Amino acid sequence: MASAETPSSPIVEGRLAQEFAAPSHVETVKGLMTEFAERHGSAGRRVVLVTSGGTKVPLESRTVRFLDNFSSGRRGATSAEYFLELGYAVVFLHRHRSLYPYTRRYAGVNLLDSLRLEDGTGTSCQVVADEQVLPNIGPVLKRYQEVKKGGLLLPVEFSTLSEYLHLLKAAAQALSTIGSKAMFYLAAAVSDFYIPPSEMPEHKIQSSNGPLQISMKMVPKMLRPLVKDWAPKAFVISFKLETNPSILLERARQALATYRHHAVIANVLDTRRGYVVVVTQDDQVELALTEEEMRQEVEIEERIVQNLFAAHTHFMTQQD
Ligand code: 9Z3
Repeated sequence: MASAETPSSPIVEGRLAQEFAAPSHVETVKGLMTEFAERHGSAGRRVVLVTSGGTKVPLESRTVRFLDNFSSGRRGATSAEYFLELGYAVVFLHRHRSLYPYTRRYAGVNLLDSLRLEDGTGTSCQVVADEQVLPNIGPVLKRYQEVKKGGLLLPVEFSTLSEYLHLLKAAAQALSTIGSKAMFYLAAAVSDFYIPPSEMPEHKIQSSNGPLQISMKMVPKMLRPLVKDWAPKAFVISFKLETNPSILLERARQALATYRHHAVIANVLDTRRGYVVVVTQDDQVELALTEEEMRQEVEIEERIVQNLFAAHTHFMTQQD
């Protein structure tokens, strides 16, 4: 039943159309995502949409200032790699310039510090990668190239909340063409608040007007139409981020009860690299790395993705 807190899909869709400007390339990208899903789906492959990074909410139409959501993109980029290892094709809907699969390992490296010149110093010299600066670069590059050659990774970028919302809807509709083979892994950090166009100043807010007070509206929840209407047969996972651990599981359960999707990965900001809880309708599983595993740089995303792979397999057999 619809309520003020959980609006029905047509209301969400109406607000999306009226209050969030669609990016001009959304139909083109939707076509690419549909072709990607159908190609891999008909080859018997599962397809996952991984969302990653934070959304940006403008405070002015001619934007100088904006509000950002915290996320490095590491969860999404790392998870995308593990999904690829398990045979998924991946649509990677990510914030422009946030971490990216494979290159994420070298994100802190200055390109020019990672290369050496050999055999001369002129324009015809040879450039080689410095393994000290780019550890394990050979195997990582090989895997990246295999993924690229196989057409297994489709990157799609967003920056603003509006772009994210429209591209998410397009992705959901595109992946719905392969039914239960599709998974949604919604790890992006999405703003809950925005300023509608009718209330947004056109020009840069002037500090000469004194202290700034901003009133923001609630962003419509996309999860409801995604689960109910856009991709009703897909396996859908959302993330819940809190800073206060004492409310985390309650909030995760609330989300699951409201949207009736398949799992919520609950995490706390400070401990997210080593501890998450996979919350489902009738269970909750803690995934935790030991201190030794953290030292050895074991990645918790490997455990999350393995857990969801098994759950997705079970889900697909139930749907058939
Ligand atoms: C997450 O909780 C992700 O795990 C993190 C990953 C963003 C914490 P990093 O990118 O961090 O590796 O640095 N994502 C969901 C965050 C979010 O915005 N959730 C909202 C909520 O919890 C909306 S679903 O209410």
